[in-house]
Amino acid sequence: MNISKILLVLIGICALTGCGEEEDIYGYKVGDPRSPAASGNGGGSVTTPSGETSSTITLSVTPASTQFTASWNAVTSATSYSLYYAEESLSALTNIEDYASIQSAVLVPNLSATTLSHTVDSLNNGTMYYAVIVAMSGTSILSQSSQLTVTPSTITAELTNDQLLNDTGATYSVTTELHDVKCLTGLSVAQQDCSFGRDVSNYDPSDGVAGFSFAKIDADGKEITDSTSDWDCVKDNYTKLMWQRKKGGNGVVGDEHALSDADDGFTWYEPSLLASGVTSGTESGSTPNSCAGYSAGNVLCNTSAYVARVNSAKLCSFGDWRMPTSNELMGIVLYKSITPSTTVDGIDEDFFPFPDATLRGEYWTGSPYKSDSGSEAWRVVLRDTSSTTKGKSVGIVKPETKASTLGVILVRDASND
Ligand SMILES: [Ca+2]
Ligand SMILES: [Ca+2]
Ligand SMILES: [Ca+2]
Repeated sequence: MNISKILLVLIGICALTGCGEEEDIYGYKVGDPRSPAASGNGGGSVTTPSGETSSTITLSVTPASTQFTASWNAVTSATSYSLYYAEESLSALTNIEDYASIQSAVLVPNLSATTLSHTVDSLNNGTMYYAVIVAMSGTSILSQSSQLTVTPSTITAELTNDQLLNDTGATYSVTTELHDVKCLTGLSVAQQDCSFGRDVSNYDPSDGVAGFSFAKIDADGKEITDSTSDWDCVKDNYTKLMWQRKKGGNGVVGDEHALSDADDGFTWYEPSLLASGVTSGTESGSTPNSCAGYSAGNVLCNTSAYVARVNSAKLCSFGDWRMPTSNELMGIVLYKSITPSTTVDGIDEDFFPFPDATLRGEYWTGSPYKSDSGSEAWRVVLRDTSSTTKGKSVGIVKPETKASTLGVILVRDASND
């Protein structure tokens, strides 16, 4: 999944909710297996496995600048497909073939029986279009989809980036009343996060939740089976990034698993920034004894010193560990459902276990925040223990003063291993 698609996900959610608050991302319930093929019944997504046909047709629409792309599943015995779209709703028509009674309506007839997608262009950005796809056998209608809406936008076209990013893990849709329905109902469900992305196209709960695909790595850098109870690193099979696994987590800093104690915290510090005139951060915070190896007078518990120490120790046999970018760290966030409990973890705990006692829920990225003073960097919330927010902060990225003591999960590029 690239950044453009991530933005499409967010745009789809924004269309439904107004996108005004962080708690508008909902989704998946861990342990609730869901077949992607089950999500197409509500007039929403295309989920029919490749090569199979169905007696009913479902439409999916994806916006871009001045255009949208419609795609649909193959229908048994269909000889062609007809796409109808208009600036007004087509739902009042008793017979879709009477589309001409609606002034703005357009018919795109005789679409290939095998291509199963079509891009409509020369549209107006910011205008909402209504679309229906119909499967034909000769001149007879075999199946007609539910109507979807789509709004072309310049935002979707301006984004280009080849960096691979994971899907969100959100496999549930939202309605105006509910936020955990099984990707079947809800306003414009085909435009919701649950209807597309790796969580649909590469759904496999055996190697990480939904579309996530992880592998455990031992101290020697070797891949080990998922059933192994002890591991030191995690490889993301899709993004080809390798992540440090934080271990232990008993609420006491520096007493478990050497440099991987989940309780350890660090201030944000990068001395190389001095050369560019940006504040390098805080070498030693107000609680400098927040990590393994601390003794009075040393300055070990900052991000720069930590990266150097982990590389010197050759974690998982590698010496090229670094701080993650904000996009990379957000890429392993699991945007699952929000519950009324006071502790919500936003990460796949089969690979990144989060013990209840750990002191850390917020993690630094290596990305400085461009503020006037340069005194902040980006951080991501992977655990929300607040009884006030009840999990709604999970997955958000916000600037934080570099003097704060937060957790760190290091990363490295494993694409050439
Ligand atoms: Ca998705
Ligand atoms: Ca998976
Ligand atoms: Ca500890």
